[in-house]
Amino acid sequence: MNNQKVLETRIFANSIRQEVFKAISNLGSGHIGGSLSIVDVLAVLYNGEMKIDPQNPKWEERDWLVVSKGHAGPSVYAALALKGYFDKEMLKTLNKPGTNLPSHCDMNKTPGIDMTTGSLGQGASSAMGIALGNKMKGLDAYTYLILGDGEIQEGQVWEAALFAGHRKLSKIIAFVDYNKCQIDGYIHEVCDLTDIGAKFSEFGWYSQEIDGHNVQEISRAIHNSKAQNEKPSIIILNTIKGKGACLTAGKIGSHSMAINEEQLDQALSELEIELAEIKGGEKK
Ligand SMILES: Cc1ncc(C[n+]2csc(CCOP(=O)(O)OP(=O)(O)O)c2C)c(N)n1
Ligand SMILES: [Mg+2]
Repeated sequence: MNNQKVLETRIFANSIRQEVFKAISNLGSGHIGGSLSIVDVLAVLYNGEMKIDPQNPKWEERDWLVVSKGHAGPSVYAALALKGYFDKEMLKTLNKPGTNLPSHCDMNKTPGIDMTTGSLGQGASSAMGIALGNKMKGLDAYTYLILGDGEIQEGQVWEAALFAGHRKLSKIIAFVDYNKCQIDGYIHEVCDLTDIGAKFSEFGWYSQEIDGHNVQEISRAIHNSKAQNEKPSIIILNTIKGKGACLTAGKIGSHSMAINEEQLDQALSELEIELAEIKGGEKK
């Protein structure tokens, strides 16, 4: 990623965060913490890494994205709207009656959503099926998968991982959003994951661990994954739940929370300051 692309992607990530705050505040409350922690990987994927066509969301040769932690829908919707899959105004309908943007991702409602998710663990199996299907069709498409760290406590994830390793599904690039938090508390207190990379490696995966908020590192890791065509890839993203504003950053309570107008204004002004710093080249 050249410097211009890094700048562009970071500005895009900042815009996604602003839209997430606005949409959730407009609704009153929602899953903001886990939405904000995956923004930077979404920014990299939607800003050039994924082979997609917003005008033709079901394009057969596209890359696929399964956001298995389906409660992060708000950040995916913001990325899709900003990329032109649908009108940004639609973000105001988030999780309201009759909306096409439900709180959890639904492929039958939202243009650009490739798989319905929300029941944690299931997206992992879906992604393996998609990757296998595309391979059998001879398509040169990647399947990206975003898993929560709490989510990978689900046994189904490991069944899917074993299968992908066995079938050498090298066009799967999965991410674990390692924000160290789940609903009930910190991961290490609820059910520690110990060495995530070692576990996936043992299941036949190519493993990397990076700073999940550094778009350059994310891009590089994806390229490393693509440079090998032997194994499925797992990229462990060290992230901060609720990243973007003091109200939410690192807070267990940010999993699902109410945001009033005053809190929204404060969060947006913090994001505006970050944006100015990014543009001024001050913040890495
Ligand atoms: C099978 C299943 N069990 C429980 C839930 C309820 N639930 C929704 S989010 C969540 C916490 C998930 O933690 P994590 O994967 O770490 O998400 P993040 O920190 O990224 O928000 C739980 C238990 C669910 N959606 N699906
Ligand atoms: Mg988590």
